[in-house]
Amino acid sequence: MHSAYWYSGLVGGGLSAFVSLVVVGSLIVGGAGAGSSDADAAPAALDAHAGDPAVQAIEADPEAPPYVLRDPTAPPRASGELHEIELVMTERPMTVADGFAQLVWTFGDEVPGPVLRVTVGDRIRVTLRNPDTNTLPHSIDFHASLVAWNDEMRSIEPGEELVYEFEAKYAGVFMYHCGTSPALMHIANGMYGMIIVEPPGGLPPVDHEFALVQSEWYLGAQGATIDLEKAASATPAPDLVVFNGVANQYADHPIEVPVGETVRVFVLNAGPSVDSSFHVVGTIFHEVIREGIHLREGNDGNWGSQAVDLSPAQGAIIEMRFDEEGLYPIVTHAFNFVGRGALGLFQAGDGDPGTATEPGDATH
Ligand SMILES: [Cu+2]
Repeated sequence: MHSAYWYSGLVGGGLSAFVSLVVVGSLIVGGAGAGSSDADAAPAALDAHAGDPAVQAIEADPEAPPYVLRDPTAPPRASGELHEIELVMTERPMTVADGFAQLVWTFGDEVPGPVLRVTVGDRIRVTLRNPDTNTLPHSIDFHASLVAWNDEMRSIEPGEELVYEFEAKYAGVFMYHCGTSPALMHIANGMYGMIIVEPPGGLPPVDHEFALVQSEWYLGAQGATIDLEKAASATPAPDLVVFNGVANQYADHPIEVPVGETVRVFVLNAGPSVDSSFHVVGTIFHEVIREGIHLREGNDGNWGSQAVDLSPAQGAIIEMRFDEEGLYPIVTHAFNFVGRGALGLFQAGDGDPGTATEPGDATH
């Protein structure tokens, strides 16, 4: 399959050899469905800090459970004007890449936390619970809110709860996260998520909607929390950069879309520290709303967008179409991270360009 060679070029290079193996391996054995439990493809160790004697390489654990695939489908916009949401914060093990498990902290028992989706003018009443089985205080900071930091965003101890209520006054793709000190640790250990606030009346309907949160893992020892010292470096070198919490999950399990239909992706860069240049190989974004700035399809000049720059805690709504059958890699175009887990695939049609009906397609 010629695309395997093409693929190794996409993610290749010495720093990313292990991910090349994972991706190329999964393509060779058939793409979707291969991957997460494929022990042969698991890396031996992560080398983001190779050469730094102060940083111990984390060895892969062949016994690590397979990761749990996160459904990338965006939820529908919540109906009604008052949304009562319970968010339970948990501390639990999670496999973040093949062979690598960490003790993560979560909102709603998942990393990223659940995608919330409301409309400008709605009230959101979140009951935040810190179960007494947890070991640490936690908190929440909704970037979609206008509230005092020392009130709603205060930390609560295990066994406590608080109500965080706000009106969603501005539209956007906003981050929420734990702000308990050190906030870097709590974010880097999994406590972040996306809240979409649509403008009054909602966004125009499209054919397919997905939500992707980019974030970094600075791996600690197997089964332990992330390594705060690594995360706190002034030149952060994440072991993994991922979409929706798990390295390469949508390369192992491509996101299937029909040819020619409009795909909307809500994208958030949760960081905590590295910029994203969100790009989908083989397409051009015809509609982008990034931090309130709107590129519209059909504009004078027919301007398009190739990559959307998102610093930590920035979000965007991005629309695209896939003109030909085949595979369209999802990356951050900061390419040193593509080999560290920041890789997914849209599969348009059956993914095989050989079946394309347009003249010339099969030669690509
Ligand atoms: Cu926390």
